[in-house]
Amino acid sequence: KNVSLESRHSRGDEEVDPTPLPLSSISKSFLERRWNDTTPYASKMKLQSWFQLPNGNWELGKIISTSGTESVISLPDWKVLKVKGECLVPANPDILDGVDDLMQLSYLNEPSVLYNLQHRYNQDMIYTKAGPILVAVNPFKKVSLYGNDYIQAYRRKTIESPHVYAITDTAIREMIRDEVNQSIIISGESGAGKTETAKIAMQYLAALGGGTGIEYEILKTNPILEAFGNAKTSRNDNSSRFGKLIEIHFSETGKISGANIQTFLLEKSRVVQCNEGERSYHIFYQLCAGAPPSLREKLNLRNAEDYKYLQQSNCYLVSGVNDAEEFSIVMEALDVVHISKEDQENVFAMLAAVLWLGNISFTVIDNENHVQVVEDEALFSIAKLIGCDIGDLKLTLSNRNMKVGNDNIVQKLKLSQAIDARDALAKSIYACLFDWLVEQINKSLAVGKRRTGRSISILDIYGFESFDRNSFEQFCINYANERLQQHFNRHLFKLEQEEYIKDGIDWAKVEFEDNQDCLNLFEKKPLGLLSLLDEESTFPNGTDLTFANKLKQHLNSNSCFKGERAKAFTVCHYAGEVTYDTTGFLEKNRDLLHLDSIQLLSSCRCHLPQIFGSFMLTQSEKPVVGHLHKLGGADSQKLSVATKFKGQLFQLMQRLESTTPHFIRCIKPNNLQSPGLYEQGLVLQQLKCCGVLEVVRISRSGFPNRMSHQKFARRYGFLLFENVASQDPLGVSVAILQQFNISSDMYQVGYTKLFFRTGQIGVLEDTRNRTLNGTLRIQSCFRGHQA
Ligand code: AD9
Ligand code: MG
Repeated sequence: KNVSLESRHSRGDEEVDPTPLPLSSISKSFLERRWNDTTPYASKMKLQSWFQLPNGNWELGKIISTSGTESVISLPDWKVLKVKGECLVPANPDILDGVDDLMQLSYLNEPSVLYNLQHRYNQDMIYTKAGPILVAVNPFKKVSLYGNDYIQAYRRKTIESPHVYAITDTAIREMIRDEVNQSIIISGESGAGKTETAKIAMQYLAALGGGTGIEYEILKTNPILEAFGNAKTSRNDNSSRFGKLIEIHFSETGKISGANIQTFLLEKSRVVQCNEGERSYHIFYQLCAGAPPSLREKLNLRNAEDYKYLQQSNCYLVSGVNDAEEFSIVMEALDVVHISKEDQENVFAMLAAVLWLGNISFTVIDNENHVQVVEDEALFSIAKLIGCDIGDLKLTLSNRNMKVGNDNIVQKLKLSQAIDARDALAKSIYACLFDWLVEQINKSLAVGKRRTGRSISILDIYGFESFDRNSFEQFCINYANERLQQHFNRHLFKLEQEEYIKDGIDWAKVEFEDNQDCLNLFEKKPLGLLSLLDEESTFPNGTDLTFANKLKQHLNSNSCFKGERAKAFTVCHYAGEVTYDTTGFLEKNRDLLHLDSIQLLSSCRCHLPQIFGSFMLTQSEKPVVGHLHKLGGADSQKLSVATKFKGQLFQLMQRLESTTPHFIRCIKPNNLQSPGLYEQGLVLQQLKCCGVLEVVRISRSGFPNRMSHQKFARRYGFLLFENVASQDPLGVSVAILQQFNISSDMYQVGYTKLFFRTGQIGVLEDTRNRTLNGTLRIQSCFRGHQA
C-alpha cells in the first residue's frame, strides 16, 4: 500500500489537480460516525490517513499540509483535496496490513477494519479474529484452507491463523478443560456462509472420530437436511429455510458418541408458492431429475416442468448444480442414517403426491363459485400414492364437514377455499415428512450408553432477511435473529462488564447498542406484536387488515415500530428497518388443517398416518396417540405458529445459556454471490449491525481471560521455583504472576478471580505444557531405564 502510494505520490506532486472539491456533503456524515480514533488527528501530521469518497468508499490518502482546522491531502488518483481535519481518519502503519486479529490494529476505525479484512480477503485469507469472535468473509469460491492436512495442523497447533477449525478446537479444549458444554453460534445475513461454516466445524469435530462410524453419519445428515430444507432464493442458491441446532455428544475419551438435531420453523409456504427466479425445496427437482426408471414408473413421476407448484417461479435449475447427481448423494446419505429402502420409497411417494396435489384442478359448478375436483391424472396419482379412496380424496378437496350443535353439516367449498385446502394439505404433508426425517435421523444418531453428558452444539439459523416484500416468514426469522443478537450482546458486552464490576476491578464502562426495546416490541404481553397477532388470529372476523390496524392502534408510540402504510408495518431491527406486509399473516399463524384432511390422512394405507401422527403430536403438544382427528384440527386449541416458535426460541436460549459460547460472524462481501468482489458499504453495514467493532474495543481494553484464584493456583502453582510462605490461593497466584514477570497492566486481581488481557494465559499455558511434557519425558526415560 505504502509503496504504490509513495511512488504515485512522488509523480503526483507535480501533476495534482489544483482545485479542491466541494466537500460539505461528505463532512456531515462524519459527524455521525462512531468508532473513530480521530480527534486531534490532523494536527499530528501523520502521513497516511483515510478519506471517504462521495460514494461512501474509503480511500487512503496522504496529508500534504495542515493549516488551522483544514488539511490538504492527496489521493492515489492524484487528486488533491482540502478537507476539514475531522474528516480524516488515521490509517495504520503498513506493518499492520492484514493482521489476523483486529485487536492488533493501532487505530480501530471503520476504514482500517474494512481495509484489513479486504487485504486478507484478496489473498483468500477469509478468516479474521475480532477479539473473541471469528469473522468469516464468504469467498464464493473454493479456497484451499480445508481438509485433513489443515485439520491435523490445527489439532497440533502448528497453524495459528484464524479459522473455523481453530475456534472449534478451542471449543473442544474448553469443553474438556472446564467441563462445560460449548456452543458455536454462527450468524450472518442470508448467503453469508453460515451453513458452510457449520459444515466446516462439523468436519473438524468428525475428524476426532467416534470409532463406530457415527462421525460419518453425522456428516451425512447435511445433504439430507439441505435437500429437504434448503432452496434457491434470490439471495442464496442454497438458502436454509429452517433453523438448525446440532448437538454433538462426546464420550469420556473425547470421541464422538452421538448427536441430536433440533430444527426450527421450516418455511412451509415455499412448497406451494415461491417468487419468480426462486425454487421450491431442492429435493423436488432432485427427485424429478434423478429418480431411476423403476421409481419413476412406480411414482408416476414427471419432469419438474410438468408440476404446477414448480412451474410458477419459472426456475428449474441452479447454476453449477446437477440435481440428478445430488439425488444419488441424498439416497446414499439416507442409507447411511439407516432409513430403510422401503421408507425411502415412501418418502419419495409422498413427495410425488405433494407435487401432484399442485396439479389438482377444480371446476366451478354453480354461480356461488362452489367447486368440484376434476377427475384427472393428478387425482388418480395422489390417491394411489397415499393409498386412499378416490372418492374420499375428491370430497376432502371440495367439501368441509362441520358440526353445528349436534348436527353434521356438509359445506361445499368455493374455489379459493378449495385451493387453500389443497395447498394446506400439501404443506402439511411436506412439513410432516421433514419432521419425520429429522426424527429418524435422531434415532440413528442417538447417543450411546457411555455418554458423558458433554457436548458441543452448533447453531445455524436463518440469517436476518429483508426483501422487497417481507411476510410472516421474515417476521419470524428476524425475531429469532433479534433474540440471538441479544444473546451475543449479553455475553460479549453485558456479562463481561458486569463481571468486571462485580469482582471489583478497575473498569470504565463501554456502551453498546442494546436491542431490548425491539425484543419487547415482539414479546410484551398483552400489547406486543406476537400477542396481538395471536389475539387477532383467534378472532373469527380478524383479517390481515384488522391486524395491521390493531398494531398501529397499540404500538405506534413504540420507538421500534412504524405503522405508516395500510396493511403493513415497519420494525426497526438491530440490523435495519424491515417493512412487513401483513397479507397472509393470520392464515400462516393459525396454520390450520381441516378436520377432513386430517381424517383423510389418518385413513391412508401408506405410512402417512404414522408420520402424520407423530407430527400432529408435536404440533399440538398433547400426548394422545390414536386420536388423530382430535388433534391439530381447525377446532382444536392448537398453539399458533408464532407462539410455538417463541417457545422453541426460549428453549434454545436456555440451552445456549448453559454453554460457553463461541461466536462466528459470517459476512457477505457482495450481493451477486460472486468471488473477488468486496463491497465496502455492504461489509461495513454487516460489521456495524452485529457490533464487531465494539467487541474489539471491549476486548482490547478489557480482560477476556479470567480464572478463579483457586483454579489459577492449582493449575500453575507447581511451576513455582520456590515454596510460597502463604498457602492461600491468592498468595500463590500473586507469587506465580511475580515469578513470570507478568506486567501489572496485563492483569487485574479481582475479589474472586484473576483477569487477564488477551494472550497472557496463552503464555502461561505454553510454559505449563512445556514443563509437563518435559516432566513426562523425564519420567518415561526413567521408566525405560528401570526396565
Ligand atoms: V441462508 O441464511 O441459509 O440463506 P447461509 O447459510 O449464511 O445463508 P451458505 O452457507 O449457504 O449461506 O453460503 C452461501 C454460499 O456461499 C455457499 O453455497 C457457497 O457457494 C458459498 N460459501 C460460503 N462459505 C464458503 C466457504 N467457506 N468456501 C467456499 C463458500 N464457498
Ligand atoms: Mg444456510
